[in-house]
Amino acid sequence: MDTRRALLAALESGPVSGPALADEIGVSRTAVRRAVEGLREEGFAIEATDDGYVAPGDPAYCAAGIEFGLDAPYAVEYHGSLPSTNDRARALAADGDADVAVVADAQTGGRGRSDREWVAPSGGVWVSVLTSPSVPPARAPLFTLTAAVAVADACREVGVEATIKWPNDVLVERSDGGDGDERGDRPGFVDRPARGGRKLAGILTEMEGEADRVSWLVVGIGVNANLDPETLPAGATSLRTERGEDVDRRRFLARLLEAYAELAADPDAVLPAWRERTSTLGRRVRVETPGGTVVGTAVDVEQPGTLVVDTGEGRTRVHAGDCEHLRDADVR
Ligand code: BT5
Repeated sequence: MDTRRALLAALESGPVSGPALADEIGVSRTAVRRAVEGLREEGFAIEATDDGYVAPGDPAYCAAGIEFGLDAPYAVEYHGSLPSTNDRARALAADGDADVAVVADAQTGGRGRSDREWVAPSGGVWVSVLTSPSVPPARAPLFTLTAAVAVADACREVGVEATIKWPNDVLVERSDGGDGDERGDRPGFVDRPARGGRKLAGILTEMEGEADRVSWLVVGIGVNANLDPETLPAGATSLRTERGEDVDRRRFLARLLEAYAELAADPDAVLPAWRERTSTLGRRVRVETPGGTVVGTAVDVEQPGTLVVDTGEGRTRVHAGDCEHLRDADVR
């Protein structure tokens, strides 16, 4: 373990004496002092007291702040602004890195699926988790569903009743059954109505693989956290809007990463957990797929994340596509 990580770990259980830590991990006292300075520069405001170094009571949203107390196997890389955390994670993958969570306060070139724009101003939770799981590439879609479950749970823990829309959206359902677009059209943004709910979060999974094994997998997660609707596309919502107050992004992201890591390690648990949290199953849906439009009732989800739609003429299995929840009046 490097000095920075050893220091962060030691700070979890109370004050740390610099010389004692230096002896314990076998580095110089200067190395410990440098690690303290480095963490402070990152924004993790370590205090020096008579008992030794003490962690800040309310750590900032920064790499060390997120890593502090994190029970998930990722190093955190934090940026104030990036074009896209997915692009940064892909660059790390090309260098052979893995098990990194790339976080940015803002993204200037955030991406959705099919090169759509993802609006990502300062105040959201924008993160890409880079791993190298020992699974065949065909299993990759399951990680999107895994992330959706983790996002829904993290949102519910802060009091927002989020549900999952197949495959990659996390929504807040509207009680009045409206389509979430009453704030009017916004040129450039409104390419898909958020019918059946307001979009709180989206997931973009990218990977590279050989025939039998994924080389790298990047799961990009965007959650509209402390943002106002005016800064988001029509049909979107945020944790701030739903709760009426801000979330602690540091805690929220830590819970999200922990939930994701835990479920990713237990693939058999993903589909049952997903079924419990989705608003797609049992609904009339229209799915735009590469092979055409499928309309019917969504009846199940199967490995590795395939949606089963009952079209009235049989069951169709959809592997990828854009899904819209329909109201009965929409079904033609
Ligand atoms: C997604 O695509 O929902 C995937 C979004 C993934 C974003 C994360 S943030 C961290 C990481 N780095 C990245 O660059 N990306 C990932 P899709 O299903 O294609 O939905 C895209 C559509 O959602 C857009 O065309 C807009 O209509 C809408 N949209 C854009 N920004 C939004 C926002 N902040 N909140 C809600 N909806 C949004």
